Amino acid sequence: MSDTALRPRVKTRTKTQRPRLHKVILVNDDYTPREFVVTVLKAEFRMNESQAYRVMITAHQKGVCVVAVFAKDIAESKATRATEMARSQGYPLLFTTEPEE
Ligand code: NFA
Repeated sequence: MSDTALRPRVKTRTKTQRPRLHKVILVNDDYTPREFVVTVLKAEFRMNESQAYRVMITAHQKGVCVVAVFAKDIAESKATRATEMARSQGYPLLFTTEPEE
C-alpha cells in the first residue's frame, strides 16, 4: 500500500473513562455541638466560616448535606480524618462517602 492511500482503521478508539467522583456527606446527629461541626469543616475541607456554617445548618435541618466531591481515595481519607477528629473529642459526628451518579 502506498503512503498516500487510505488504509482502514485497525485500532478501535477507546474513550478514556474519567474516574468517578465521590461525595463526602455530613450526617446530622443530636449531640455534636454546631460550632464543633463548623470547626471540623473548616479544618478538613478548607471552608471559610460562612461556607462551613451553611453546610452544617443544612445537615442539621435536612439530615445530611454534601460537603464536597473528590476522587475516591481522597473523599474516603477526608471523611475518615474528619470523623476521627470528632471521635477524639468524644462526639458521634459522622462523615460518609458515596459515588456520584
Ligand atoms: N444537630 C446538632 C446540634 O443541634 C448539630 C449538627 C449539625 C451535628 C450537623 C451534626 C451535623 N447540636
